Amino acid sequence: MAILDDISQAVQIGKKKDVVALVEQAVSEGVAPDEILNVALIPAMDVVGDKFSKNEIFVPEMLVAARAMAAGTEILKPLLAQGGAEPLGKACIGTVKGDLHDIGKNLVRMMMEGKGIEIHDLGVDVPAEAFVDYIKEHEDLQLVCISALLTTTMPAMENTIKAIEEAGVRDRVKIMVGGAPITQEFADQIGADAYTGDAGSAAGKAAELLTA
Ligand code: B1M
Repeated sequence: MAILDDISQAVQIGKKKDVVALVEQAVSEGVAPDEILNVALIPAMDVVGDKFSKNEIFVPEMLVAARAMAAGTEILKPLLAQGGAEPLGKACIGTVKGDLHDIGKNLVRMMMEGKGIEIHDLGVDVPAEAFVDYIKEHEDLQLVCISALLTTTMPAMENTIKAIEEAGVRDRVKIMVGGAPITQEFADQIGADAYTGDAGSAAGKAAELLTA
């Protein structure tokens, strides 16, 4: 679909205003929000990542693309998160210490909100202690979601789970992990309860864990 290609191109070159206008146009033309997300916005970031790997673009270009992507996602947010369901449970989410990537985390949060999960966002670069403190301060918290996008921050994910164990609160919560470099094998190795590869299935898995 031409408009999806246009959105993808606009994200890739970081044209935030164009992305906003094009996403609004696509929505008004009846293109499904998840199609805009999964066919245009997310794949555009993969193209950006590939170009970065090949030294064809650098951090500033990656950053403007990310901002354009975020602006497009913001328009879709009310459409993707219109669950209106009864609260299913309480969760928190954060990107691990040392890691500033938040687009995937924000999508996971949005999809979980759509499933009726009350989810508190701890942000990016979240130290293990902040996860621990949040669990301690919220006795009704049931689910902790941890995201990591860099191979260099994967150990911080493991350290976060260790810190939760050492604080004696591990049995109070389920832990879900995800992010581009994370695998089921890694999730098993660090003692997470669940891993999923994308935001939609993360929300489905979370709902499953909260209702089990
Ligand atoms: Co960064 N970056 N980046 N970056 N960046 C990657 C991740 C990289 C793969 C690019 C590349 O080299 N091809 C590479 C990592 C390589 C590696 O670790 N092996 C990389 C690098 C190297 C870096 C820097 C080190 C670059 C530098 O400074 N030299 C630096 C690190 C900064 C830091 O974090 N300390 C850096 C910085 C940045 C920006 C700040 C410029 C920007 C982020 C802006 C932001 O997030 N606000 C940025 C971007 C945009 C990217 C790419 C291009 C796109 C990431 C993204 O948003 N993807 C990325 C390349 C790529 O991913 N192809 C790249 C779209 C998003 C929807 O996908 O986050 O994977 P993702 O989320 C997915 C799933 O993973 C899953 O659901 C989402 C989709 O449905 N998911 C979960 C995510 N969390 C989940 C949690 C779950 C379940 C599923 O359960 C809890």
